[in-house]
Amino acid sequence: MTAPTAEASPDAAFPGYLDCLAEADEYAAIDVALGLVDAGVPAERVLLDLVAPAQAEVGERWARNEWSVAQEHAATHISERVVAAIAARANPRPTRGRIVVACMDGEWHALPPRLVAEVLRLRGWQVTFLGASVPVAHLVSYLHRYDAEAVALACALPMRLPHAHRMIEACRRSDVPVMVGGRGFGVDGRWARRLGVAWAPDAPTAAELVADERALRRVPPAQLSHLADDEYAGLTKRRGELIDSALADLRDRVPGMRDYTGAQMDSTVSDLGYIVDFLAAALYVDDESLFTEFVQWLVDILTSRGVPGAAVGATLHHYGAVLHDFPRAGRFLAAGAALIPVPSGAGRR
Ligand code: B12
Repeated sequence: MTAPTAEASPDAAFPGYLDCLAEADEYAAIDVALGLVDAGVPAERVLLDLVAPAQAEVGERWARNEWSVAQEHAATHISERVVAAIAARANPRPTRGRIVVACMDGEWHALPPRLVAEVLRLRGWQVTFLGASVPVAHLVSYLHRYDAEAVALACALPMRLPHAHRMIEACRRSDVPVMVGGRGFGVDGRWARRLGVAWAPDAPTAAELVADERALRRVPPAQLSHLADDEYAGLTKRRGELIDSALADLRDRVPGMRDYTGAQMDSTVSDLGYIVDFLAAALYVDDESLFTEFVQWLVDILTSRGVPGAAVGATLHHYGAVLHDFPRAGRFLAAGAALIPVPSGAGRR
């Protein structure tokens, strides 16, 4: 391997690379990335120290409403092309067993596990990357058909954790060791521990873990005895009713909703659904912080788009009133509502 030249580093290339994403200049982005590889920077470092942090910055710009969804999509598409170009340039041949990498059903964040898949490939594994949103039955029959040493499941959104758990259990019934990762399991993997599954914070750790079958299998069991209170099951059964009643409540309180465009209405309904889904996931893993982190994120997103955080607070109070016989949900909703800034001159309800 060539030693990298002093100026060839992902850090130094980062601002220029981000400009390429901002300008949707895929040819220049590929030149920057392959330039680093050709200058002796290991392909793994280019993937993890250039492409990955650039994608995180894309997410921040979208969250601050500085970039539109279209700009984010264009940037992500370029990152995918860059990953493909780096993979083609490195082109390692497998010397180890097969690892299947897949996104949970309903999970469209395929690029993070793709980065993990490429790092595993660079380290000699034969990787089958199944991509976004793989239905559980199809994943299981695939695992039966091909002799996988392990399956790596990705989840970027904590609201998908109950589903992730079902998928993990299904893979285990096929006796294939499971490893999970992605920001959906919490920055420190605490929700993976709750579900009783091996977790890796990043691609290099994933590569070490996947080589250690005993570590993959030797995980403490799931801690989900709180599910006996049926709050999670009760909440998910009432999802539609809750969203309808929150929408009716909003219509009463916000007369301006009459003039909402179809798109504004759609995003309001999906935000009301996200609140229920994140609350359900928090109940599933019995962790208030899952819900409060989400509320903080939602308030920031809406505020940067000119929607006052108080709108979220009122909906949390509404859900709290409807779910008066759900004590855990009531606590989580109250903790979320306590984060919401009270508009000046108004008292909290
Ligand atoms: C691109 C993108 C999308 C694209 C994904 C396309 C694709 N091909 O991947 C699309 C447009 C589909 C999308 C949709 C949505 N997105 Co999005 N998305 C992103 C974005 C900007 C980048 C994702 C990425 O590539 N990250 C880079 C990698 C490297 O991430 P990483 O987590 O650091 O990965 C490392 C580790 O976590 C770990 N790891 C990751 N996966 C795995 C898997 C395994 C098995 C292992 C072992 C390890 C591991 O290793 C990686 C490398 O070391 C992120 C921002 C971000 N910070 O990630 C938002 C982000 C994840 N999205 C977000 C949201 C809200 C959404 C939507 C709900 C938006 C909407 N209203 O529709 C939808 C949900 C879609 C769905 N149901 O899945 C939020 C989530 C916030 C939250 N509270 O959870 C984020 C954080 C944006 C933000 N700043 O608010 N998104």
